[in-house]
Amino acid sequence: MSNEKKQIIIGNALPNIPWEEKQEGSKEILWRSRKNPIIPRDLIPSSNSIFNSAVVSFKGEFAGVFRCDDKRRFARLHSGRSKDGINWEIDNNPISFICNDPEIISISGYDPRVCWIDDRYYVTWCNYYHGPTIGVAYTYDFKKFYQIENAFLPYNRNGVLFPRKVDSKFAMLSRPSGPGHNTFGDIFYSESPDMCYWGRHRHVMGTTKGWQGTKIGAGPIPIETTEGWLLIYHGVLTSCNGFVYSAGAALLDIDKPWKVLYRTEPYILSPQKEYECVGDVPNVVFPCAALTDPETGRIAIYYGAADTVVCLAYTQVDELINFIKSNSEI
Ligand code: BMA
Repeated sequence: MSNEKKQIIIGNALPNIPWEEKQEGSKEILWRSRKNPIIPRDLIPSSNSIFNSAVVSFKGEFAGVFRCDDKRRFARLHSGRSKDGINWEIDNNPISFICNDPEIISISGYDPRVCWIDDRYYVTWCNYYHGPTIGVAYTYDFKKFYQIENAFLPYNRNGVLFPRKVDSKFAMLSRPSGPGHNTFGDIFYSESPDMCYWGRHRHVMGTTKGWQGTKIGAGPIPIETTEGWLLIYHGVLTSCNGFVYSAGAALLDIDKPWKVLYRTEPYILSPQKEYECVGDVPNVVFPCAALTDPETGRIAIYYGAADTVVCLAYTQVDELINFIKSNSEI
Protein backbone atom coordinates (compact mmCIF):
# COMPACT_ATOMS: atom_id res chain seq x y z
CA MET A 1 0.00 0.00 0.00
CA SER A 2 1.29 3.45 -0.84
CA ASN A 3 1.74 5.76 2.12
CA GLU A 4 1.66 8.81 -0.12
CA LYS A 5 -0.77 11.39 1.23
CA LYS A 6 -3.84 12.13 -0.85
CA GLN A 7 -3.50 15.61 -2.41
CA ILE A 8 -6.18 17.87 -1.00
CA ILE A 9 -5.13 21.20 -2.51
CA ILE A 10 -5.80 21.57 -6.23
CA GLY A 11 -3.15 23.68 -7.95
CA ASN A 12 0.44 23.89 -9.02
CA ALA A 13 3.32 22.55 -6.95
CA LEU A 14 5.34 25.14 -5.04
CA PRO A 15 8.36 23.27 -3.66
CA ASN A 16 10.04 26.52 -2.57
CA ILE A 17 7.10 27.66 -0.42
CA PRO A 18 8.37 29.42 2.75
CA TRP A 19 8.11 26.88 5.55
CA GLU A 20 8.96 26.26 9.19
CA GLU A 21 7.86 23.16 11.08
CA LYS A 22 5.43 23.47 13.97
CA GLN A 23 7.19 23.50 17.32
CA GLU A 24 7.06 20.13 19.01
CA GLY A 25 4.16 19.82 21.43
CA SER A 26 2.34 22.84 19.97
CA LYS A 27 -1.41 22.41 19.58
CA GLU A 28 -1.83 25.47 17.37
CA ILE A 29 -3.67 25.14 14.06
CA LEU A 30 -1.73 28.07 12.66
CA TRP A 31 1.79 28.59 13.91
CA ARG A 32 3.70 31.81 13.51
CA SER A 33 7.05 32.25 11.77
CA ARG A 34 9.91 32.59 14.21
CA LYS A 35 11.12 35.39 11.90
CA ASN A 36 8.04 37.55 12.52
CA PRO A 37 7.57 40.28 11.66
CA ILE A 38 9.10 39.39 8.29
CA ILE A 39 8.66 42.95 6.95
CA PRO A 40 9.42 45.80 9.32
CA ARG A 41 7.47 49.04 9.14
CA ASP A 42 10.46 50.99 7.80
CA LEU A 43 11.71 48.61 5.09
CA ILE A 44 11.55 51.46 2.58
CA PRO A 45 12.51 55.09 3.32
CA SER A 46 9.05 56.46 2.53
CA SER A 47 7.03 54.14 4.79
CA ASN A 48 5.37 54.77 8.10
CA SER A 49 4.12 51.18 8.10
CA ILE A 50 3.85 48.14 5.78
CA PHE A 51 1.04 45.67 6.45
CA ASN A 52 -2.07 43.94 4.91
CA SER A 53 -0.20 42.87 1.76
CA ALA A 54 -0.50 40.27 -1.01
CA VAL A 55 2.12 37.81 -2.18
CA VAL A 56 2.17 35.27 -5.05
CA SER A 57 4.64 32.92 -6.71
CA PHE A 58 6.20 34.57 -9.75
CA LYS A 59 8.66 33.05 -12.22
CA GLY A 60 10.09 30.58 -9.69
CA GLU A 61 10.43 33.37 -7.12
CA PHE A 62 7.86 35.62 -5.44
CA ALA A 63 6.22 38.98 -6.11
CA GLY A 64 3.60 41.01 -4.36
CA VAL A 65 1.64 44.19 -3.88
CA PHE A 66 2.17 45.86 -0.53
CA ARG A 67 0.18 48.31 1.50
CA CYS A 68 2.67 50.99 2.52
CA ASP A 69 1.28 53.93 4.41
CA ASP A 70 3.61 56.86 3.85
CA LYS A 71 4.79 59.45 6.32
CA ARG A 72 1.88 61.71 5.48
CA ARG A 73 -0.21 58.67 6.53
CA PHE A 74 -1.60 58.19 3.02
CA ALA A 75 -2.26 54.53 2.12
CA ARG A 76 -0.48 53.54 -1.12
CA LEU A 77 0.18 50.33 -3.05
CA HIS A 78 3.77 49.34 -3.83
CA SER A 79 5.21 46.50 -5.92
CA GLY A 80 7.77 44.10 -4.42
CA ARG A 81 9.93 41.09 -5.25
CA SER A 82 11.54 38.31 -3.25
CA LYS A 83 13.66 35.25 -3.95
CA ASP A 84 12.43 33.29 -0.92
CA GLY A 85 9.08 34.85 0.08
CA ILE A 86 10.60 36.11 3.34
CA ASN A 87 13.19 38.75 2.43
CA TRP A 88 11.53 41.42 0.32
CA GLU A 89 12.59 44.32 -1.86
CA ILE A 90 9.77 46.81 -2.13
CA ASP A 91 9.80 49.77 -4.54
CA ASN A 92 10.10 53.03 -2.68
CA ASN A 93 7.67 54.66 -5.12
CA PRO A 94 4.02 53.62 -5.19
CA ILE A 95 2.52 51.88 -8.21
CA SER A 96 1.50 54.36 -10.87
CA PHE A 97 -1.54 52.75 -12.49
CA ILE A 98 -1.99 52.94 -16.27
CA CYS A 99 -5.67 53.71 -16.78
CA ASN A 100 -7.55 55.19 -19.71
CA ASP A 101 -10.17 56.84 -17.54
CA PRO A 102 -8.70 59.54 -15.28
CA GLU A 103 -11.96 59.67 -13.34
CA ILE A 104 -11.37 56.34 -11.63
CA ILE A 105 -7.58 56.25 -11.42
CA SER A 106 -6.35 55.10 -8.04
CA ILE A 107 -4.16 57.40 -6.02
CA SER A 108 -4.77 56.01 -2.60
CA GLY A 109 -5.34 52.31 -2.06
CA TYR A 110 -5.16 49.69 0.63
CA ASP A 111 -5.52 46.02 1.58
CA PRO A 112 -4.50 44.53 -1.82
CA ARG A 113 -5.08 40.94 -2.93
CA VAL A 114 -3.34 39.38 -5.95
CA CYS A 115 -4.80 36.51 -7.97
CA TRP A 116 -3.47 34.61 -11.00
CA ILE A 117 -6.30 33.87 -13.45
CA ASP A 118 -5.71 32.43 -16.94
CA ASP A 119 -2.78 34.52 -18.19
CA ARG A 120 -2.18 37.41 -15.77
CA TYR A 121 -2.14 38.58 -12.19
CA TYR A 122 -5.17 40.56 -11.11
CA VAL A 123 -4.93 42.99 -8.22
CA THR A 124 -7.97 44.01 -6.20
CA TRP A 125 -7.86 46.56 -3.41
CA CYS A 126 -9.86 49.07 -1.48
CA ASN A 127 -9.91 52.03 -3.87
CA TYR A 128 -11.29 55.46 -3.17
CA TYR A 129 -14.07 56.58 -5.52
CA HIS A 130 -16.55 58.73 -3.60
CA GLY A 131 -15.89 56.36 -0.73
CA PRO A 132 -14.18 53.01 -0.48
CA THR A 133 -14.89 50.52 -3.27
CA ILE A 134 -13.13 47.64 -5.03
CA GLY A 135 -10.39 48.72 -7.45
CA VAL A 136 -9.24 46.19 -10.08
CA ALA A 137 -6.04 46.09 -12.13
CA TYR A 138 -3.88 43.51 -13.84
CA THR A 139 -0.18 43.03 -14.40
CA TYR A 140 2.05 40.56 -16.21
CA ASP A 141 5.35 41.61 -14.69
CA PHE A 142 4.73 43.57 -11.44
CA LYS A 143 6.18 46.62 -13.20
CA LYS A 144 3.27 47.89 -15.28
CA PHE A 145 -0.19 47.76 -13.72
CA TYR A 146 -3.28 48.38 -15.85
CA GLN A 147 -6.26 49.62 -13.89
CA ILE A 148 -9.72 48.65 -15.17
CA GLU A 149 -13.22 49.48 -13.87
CA ASN A 150 -14.00 49.45 -10.18
CA ALA A 151 -15.99 46.29 -9.52
CA PHE A 152 -18.73 47.77 -7.35
CA LEU A 153 -20.41 50.92 -6.14
CA PRO A 154 -19.13 52.38 -2.90
CA TYR A 155 -19.10 51.39 -0.10
CA ASN A 156 -17.27 48.14 -0.32
CA ARG A 157 -14.02 46.56 0.90
CA ASN A 158 -12.17 43.24 0.89
CA GLY A 159 -12.71 42.33 -2.78
CA VAL A 160 -11.20 38.87 -3.22
CA LEU A 161 -11.17 37.06 -6.59
CA PHE A 162 -11.44 33.30 -7.06
CA PRO A 163 -8.40 31.82 -8.82
CA ARG A 164 -10.47 30.40 -11.69
CA LYS A 165 -13.80 31.03 -13.32
CA VAL A 166 -16.79 29.45 -11.62
CA ASP A 167 -19.53 28.36 -14.03
CA SER A 168 -17.59 30.18 -16.81
CA LYS A 169 -17.66 33.54 -14.95
CA PHE A 170 -15.08 35.48 -12.98
CA ALA A 171 -16.06 35.31 -9.32
CA MET A 172 -15.39 37.68 -6.43
CA LEU A 173 -16.16 37.94 -2.74
CA SER A 174 -16.63 41.38 -1.26
CA ARG A 175 -17.87 43.09 1.86
CA PRO A 176 -20.32 45.93 1.33
CA SER A 177 -20.70 48.21 4.35
CA GLY A 178 -20.60 51.94 5.06
CA PRO A 179 -18.24 54.85 4.42
CA GLY A 180 -16.14 54.54 7.58
CA HIS A 181 -15.07 51.84 10.00
CA ASN A 182 -18.62 50.64 10.37
CA THR A 183 -19.95 48.21 12.87
CA PHE A 184 -21.50 45.94 10.23
CA GLY A 185 -20.55 43.98 7.14
CA ASP A 186 -21.24 40.51 5.64
CA ILE A 187 -19.45 38.67 2.83
CA PHE A 188 -21.19 38.51 -0.58
CA TYR A 189 -20.43 36.65 -3.83
CA SER A 190 -20.66 38.26 -7.30
CA GLU A 191 -19.86 37.09 -10.80
CA SER A 192 -18.78 38.74 -14.04
CA PRO A 193 -18.43 37.63 -17.65
CA ASP A 194 -15.71 40.20 -18.40
CA MET A 195 -14.21 41.73 -15.19
CA CYS A 196 -16.23 44.88 -15.88
CA TYR A 197 -19.89 44.13 -15.17
CA TRP A 198 -20.59 42.35 -11.89
CA GLY A 199 -23.90 40.84 -10.85
CA ARG A 200 -25.80 37.78 -9.60
CA HIS A 201 -24.89 38.87 -6.07
CA ARG A 202 -25.40 36.22 -3.40
CA HIS A 203 -25.04 36.38 0.35
CA VAL A 204 -22.26 34.09 1.59
CA MET A 205 -22.10 34.64 5.32
CA GLY A 206 -22.79 37.15 8.04
CA THR A 207 -21.48 38.03 11.44
CA THR A 208 -22.18 35.69 14.32
CA LYS A 209 -20.83 36.10 17.85
CA GLY A 210 -17.61 36.70 19.73
CA TRP A 211 -14.52 37.26 17.54
CA GLN A 212 -16.72 37.53 14.40
CA GLY A 213 -19.63 39.41 15.97
CA THR A 214 -19.14 42.88 14.43
CA LYS A 215 -18.05 42.44 10.77
CA ILE A 216 -16.22 39.92 8.62
CA GLY A 217 -14.22 40.06 5.38
CA ALA A 218 -12.57 37.57 3.03
CA GLY A 219 -8.80 37.28 3.39
CA PRO A 220 -6.50 35.45 0.96
CA ILE A 221 -7.62 34.20 -2.48
CA PRO A 222 -9.78 31.10 -1.76
CA ILE A 223 -7.80 27.86 -2.01
CA GLU A 224 -9.35 25.13 -4.17
CA THR A 225 -9.43 21.78 -2.37
CA THR A 226 -11.15 18.43 -2.74
CA GLU A 227 -13.32 19.49 0.24
CA GLY A 228 -14.48 22.80 -1.24
CA TRP A 229 -13.05 26.31 -1.43
CA LEU A 230 -10.95 26.93 1.65
CA LEU A 231 -11.57 30.51 2.72
CA ILE A 232 -9.53 32.24 5.41
CA TYR A 233 -11.27 35.39 6.58
CA HIS A 234 -11.06 38.06 9.25
CA GLY A 235 -13.65 38.80 11.87
CA VAL A 236 -14.02 41.73 14.20
CA LEU A 237 -15.05 41.89 17.84
CA THR A 238 -16.02 45.17 19.46
CA SER A 239 -14.35 45.37 22.86
CA CYS A 240 -14.82 48.11 25.44
CA ASN A 241 -11.55 49.50 24.08
CA GLY A 242 -12.11 49.22 20.31
CA PHE A 243 -12.06 46.65 17.52
CA VAL A 244 -10.15 43.34 17.72
CA TYR A 245 -9.35 41.65 14.36
CA SER A 246 -8.90 37.85 14.34
CA ALA A 247 -8.97 35.19 11.62
CA GLY A 248 -11.09 32.11 11.01
CA ALA A 249 -11.69 29.71 8.14
CA ALA A 250 -14.58 28.25 6.17
CA LEU A 251 -15.24 25.71 3.44
CA LEU A 252 -17.44 26.87 0.57
CA ASP A 253 -19.19 24.68 -2.02
CA ILE A 254 -17.02 24.28 -5.13
CA ASP A 255 -19.80 24.93 -7.67
CA LYS A 256 -21.91 27.34 -5.62
CA PRO A 257 -19.33 29.18 -3.50
CA TRP A 258 -22.01 31.23 -1.73
CA LYS A 259 -23.04 28.02 0.07
CA VAL A 260 -21.07 27.67 3.30
CA LEU A 261 -20.35 24.04 4.20
CA TYR A 262 -18.40 24.61 7.42
CA ARG A 263 -17.13 27.62 9.33
CA THR A 264 -14.99 27.84 12.46
CA GLU A 265 -16.74 28.95 15.61
CA PRO A 266 -13.39 29.62 17.35
CA TYR A 267 -10.75 31.77 15.66
CA ILE A 268 -7.65 30.17 14.14
CA LEU A 269 -5.44 33.22 14.79
CA SER A 270 -5.94 36.19 17.08
CA PRO A 271 -3.75 39.10 18.16
CA GLN A 272 -1.60 37.74 20.96
CA LYS A 273 2.03 38.48 20.15
CA GLU A 274 3.43 41.89 20.96
CA TYR A 275 3.74 42.84 17.25
CA GLU A 276 0.02 42.07 16.84
CA CYS A 277 -1.10 43.89 19.98
CA VAL A 278 1.10 46.97 19.77
CA GLY A 279 1.37 49.23 16.73
CA ASP A 280 -0.50 51.96 14.90
CA VAL A 281 -3.78 50.06 15.37
CA PRO A 282 -3.47 47.59 18.24
CA ASN A 283 -4.99 44.10 18.27
CA VAL A 284 -5.14 43.36 14.56
CA VAL A 285 -4.26 40.25 12.55
CA PHE A 286 -5.39 40.70 8.93
CA PRO A 287 -4.58 37.88 6.45
CA CYS A 288 -4.41 38.96 2.77
CA ALA A 289 -2.50 36.17 1.00
CA ALA A 290 -1.65 32.48 1.12
CA LEU A 291 0.86 30.35 -0.77
CA THR A 292 0.13 26.65 -1.12
CA ASP A 293 2.00 23.52 -2.08
CA PRO A 294 -0.42 20.69 -3.01
CA GLU A 295 2.26 18.01 -2.79
CA THR A 296 3.07 18.61 0.86
CA GLY A 297 -0.24 20.24 1.88
CA ARG A 298 1.68 23.24 3.21
CA ILE A 299 0.02 26.65 3.44
CA ALA A 300 1.92 29.86 4.23
CA ILE A 301 -0.35 32.75 5.25
CA TYR A 302 0.74 36.40 5.04
CA TYR A 303 -1.00 38.76 7.42
CA GLY A 304 -0.74 42.33 8.56
CA ALA A 305 -0.19 42.85 12.27
CA ALA A 306 -1.34 45.89 14.23
CA ASP A 307 -1.58 47.88 10.96
CA THR A 308 2.21 48.19 11.18
CA VAL A 309 4.13 45.12 9.90
CA VAL A 310 3.79 42.00 7.70
CA CYS A 311 3.91 38.55 9.33
CA LEU A 312 3.80 34.94 8.26
CA ALA A 313 2.03 31.89 9.74
CA TYR A 314 1.86 28.29 8.59
CA THR A 315 -0.61 25.44 8.58
CA GLN A 316 -1.13 22.02 6.98
CA VAL A 317 -4.23 21.71 4.84
CA ASP A 318 -5.43 18.39 6.34
CA GLU A 319 -5.07 19.71 9.91
CA LEU A 320 -6.85 22.94 9.05
CA ILE A 321 -9.73 21.22 7.27
CA ASN A 322 -10.18 18.74 10.13
CA PHE A 323 -10.24 21.66 12.53
CA ILE A 324 -12.83 23.54 10.47
CA LYS A 325 -15.09 20.49 10.23
CA SER A 326 -14.88 19.60 13.88
CA ASN A 327 -15.29 23.17 15.17
CA SER A 328 -17.97 24.38 12.80
CA GLU A 329 -21.01 26.47 13.44
CA ILE A 330 -22.60 28.02 10.37
C1 BMA B 1 -10.03 47.91 8.41
C2 BMA B 1 -9.09 48.21 7.26
C3 BMA B 1 -7.80 47.44 7.48
C4 BMA B 1 -7.24 47.60 8.85
C5 BMA B 1 -8.31 47.40 9.91
C6 BMA B 1 -7.82 47.68 11.30
O1 BMA B 1 -11.22 48.62 8.31
O2 BMA B 1 -8.81 49.59 7.23
O3 BMA B 1 -6.85 47.95 6.58
O4 BMA B 1 -6.22 46.64 9.08
O5 BMA B 1 -9.42 48.22 9.65
O6 BMA B 1 -7.44 49.03 11.42
